[in-house]
Amino acid sequence: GSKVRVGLVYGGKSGEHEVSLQTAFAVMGEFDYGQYEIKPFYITKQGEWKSGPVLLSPPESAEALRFQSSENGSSGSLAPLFAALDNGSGQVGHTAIVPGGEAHISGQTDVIAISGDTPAEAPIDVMFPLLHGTFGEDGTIQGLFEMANIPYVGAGVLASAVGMDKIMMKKVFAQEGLPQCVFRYFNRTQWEKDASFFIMECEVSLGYPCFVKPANLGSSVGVSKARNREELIEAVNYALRFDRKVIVEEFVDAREIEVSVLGNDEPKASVPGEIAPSNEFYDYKAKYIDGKSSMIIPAELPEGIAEQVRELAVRAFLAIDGSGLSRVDFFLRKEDNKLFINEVNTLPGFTPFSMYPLMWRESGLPYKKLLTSLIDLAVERHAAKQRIDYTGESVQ
Ligand code: G1L
Repeated sequence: GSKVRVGLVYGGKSGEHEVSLQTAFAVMGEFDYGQYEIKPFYITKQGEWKSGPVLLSPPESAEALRFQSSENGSSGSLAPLFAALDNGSGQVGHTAIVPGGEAHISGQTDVIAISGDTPAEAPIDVMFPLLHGTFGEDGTIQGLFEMANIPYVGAGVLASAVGMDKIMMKKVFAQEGLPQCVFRYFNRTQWEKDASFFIMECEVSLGYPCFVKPANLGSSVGVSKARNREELIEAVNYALRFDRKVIVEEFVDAREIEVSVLGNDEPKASVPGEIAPSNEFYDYKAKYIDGKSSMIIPAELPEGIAEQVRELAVRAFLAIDGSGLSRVDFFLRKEDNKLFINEVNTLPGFTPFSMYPLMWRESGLPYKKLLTSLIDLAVERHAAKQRIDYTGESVQ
């Protein structure tokens, strides 16, 4: 057959290791195995890559995806990845040498018979990284796939890196003229040399309460609310345990509105959803409870706000040079219904019960179709990049 072979990467060194594993299990359960086959790559908490046998149907359990028995035996950290990317031509990459010249293997996964040099396994057509934190979200794994010249799902190196850093993201938003809350930022050295200057800056431009966060996105680790100077100092020192850069934001009394964006150069936005305290709303059509909050999809919004949210979300996606997908989060200020962009998340929660897929479902795009779109977008983006001349040799 000629199924598309998807390399699914999950686990990883970060605190979201288990979330990633559970998400990979859910994704593997939803793939259309008539069209795709999955090559699993598990990254242990120690950072070791383990690849499992190709899946032609959904796995039994999430536990089975850890490959405890180490069936692949290889312990060199990236060896299983390189082995799978190696197509037998003796070079890592996405091009195979066949009799009569070079063949590009994209969208077809049959093992190409090469006289005297047959690969053990068909190469991967597209990588699907489901990873968070250092290695996985900050553009490092995306860089690895770029160097291997293999298509991959989701944001590229630049958007991943910008999406990882709240300060960089806010600078990009500011340049794009996107409305956002007032903020201040500094690094550890600046704080240690002159804390009183930054305290004064925060008090003058933000006031209390304010929110103190490590610059690197990923989770709510290291985030705290400061109601006075003493708490601000404590909050900054706490945030500096998790990153060398800190951002302080004004408090906005607001509703939390989110929207899913999907696409490459012409991205589309879903219907917006709302994250609300779980007991507040009870009479909406589509409401999903997750933990202490509930997801209301579509969000019930004042006249014209849904359109504004969707337009701002697409602009934010393009501003960070997004590709594939992003969840864009907003604050809708209660007093005057003014929108503020909070952040773009290039690695949103991605189980079938997460906000991102649910907002698409309510927009008419079910989970299985979302997976197909993401794979198609990865291949499209890769193909578009093949048109770029990186050498400059054709310039006269
Ligand atoms: F590959 C995608 F589609 F771009 C992608 C990658 C990662 C979508 C969503 C995620 N999400 C995550 O990795 C996670 C941080 C929620 C852990 Cl599963």
